[in-house]
Amino acid sequence: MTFDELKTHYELPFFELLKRARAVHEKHWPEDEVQLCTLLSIKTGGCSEDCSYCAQSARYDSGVEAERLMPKCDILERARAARENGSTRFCMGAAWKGVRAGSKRFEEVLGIVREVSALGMEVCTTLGELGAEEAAQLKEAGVTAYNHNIDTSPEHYGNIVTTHTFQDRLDTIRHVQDAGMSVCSGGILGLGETADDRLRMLEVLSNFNPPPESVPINKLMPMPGTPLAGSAPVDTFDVARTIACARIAIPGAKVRLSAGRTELSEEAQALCFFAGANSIFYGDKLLTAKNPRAEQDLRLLEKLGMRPQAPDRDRAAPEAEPERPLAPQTA
Ligand code: SAM
Ligand code: DTB
Ligand code: SF4
Repeated sequence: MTFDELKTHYELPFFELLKRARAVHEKHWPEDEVQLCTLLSIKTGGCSEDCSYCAQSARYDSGVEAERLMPKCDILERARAARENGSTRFCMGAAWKGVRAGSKRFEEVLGIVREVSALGMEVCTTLGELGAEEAAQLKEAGVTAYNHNIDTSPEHYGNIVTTHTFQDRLDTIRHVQDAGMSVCSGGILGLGETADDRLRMLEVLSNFNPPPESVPINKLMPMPGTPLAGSAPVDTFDVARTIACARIAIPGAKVRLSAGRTELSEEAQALCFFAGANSIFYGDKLLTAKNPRAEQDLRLLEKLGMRPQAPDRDRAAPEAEPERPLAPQTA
């Protein structure tokens, strides 16, 4: 979708935008279902990158201590518990700049993925930058989706991160797609961006070929010690508008109402589901930050007459359209 089309939608009267997003949602996602994903930080803190929103960067005094890679048996225990609790996707995050084929830690991660994959849930990882070889090995080990957010517009990215570029993010996403994994890519609201930045981000995401399989929309959780610690909260209507635009621009994607739900009332979350969100992180903790309690989420879904989504492991990564350029496009 073009920037101008997105902007036309974003600026509609609120209820008109919701009406249009809802129509797209009902066509593509007729079941009242929400995907439940469990997140686990398998390697926390001490990251070399300077993402100014992140508590795990070693550059900021956020109070998050650098830890080592979690032992495989502990990760498997958490994955089994997630499956028991009804999660259909298990997403493992590591605070690394990236991974390198042949390194000890990457071999360890591959071993972990193989065993988690055998549990039958969708397996997602988010480990930072990947080359073609690393992507192929992760796919081979059983990763079904790779999370790598573009986070904001190409124009604003350099104000938020200086240790890697927007193009680096796109390159990794290309490698993920080439290896046949689904792409999970979205962003954060509340980084001091303009509405146009949000729409540029959605423009870039919607022009991926194939489009992302899931799109996390995070609301900044200001982390003490980070440069964005004192940021003003994003208005809930702006969150809902962005979700509605994501639903319209990328109709087949799961749009995940991600970080920041602890600061959204149940009514605000319901508004976001109505606008097109159909996935959440489920469980008391995100990576380092809090998330609503699982029972509270199940109660909310029940109140809304929505059901947890069935596993979708066999759903192939979206296919590329042959006549469009393959590389993720920035313009
Ligand atoms: N290191 C990997 C990377 O950068 O892709 C994976 C982990 S990173 C923490 C994953 C995503 O979490 C970021 O791209 C960002 O969208 C989100 N995130 C991190 N800190 C956040 C915060 N304080 N508030 C909201 N979202 C946040
Ligand atoms: C995503 O878009 N959000 C998740 C996941 N992908 C890896 C991470 C949210 C992190 C929130 C802050 C924290 O827990 O430190
Ligand atoms: Fe590191 Fe990822 Fe945090 Fe950036 S967002 S500092 S790459 S863990």
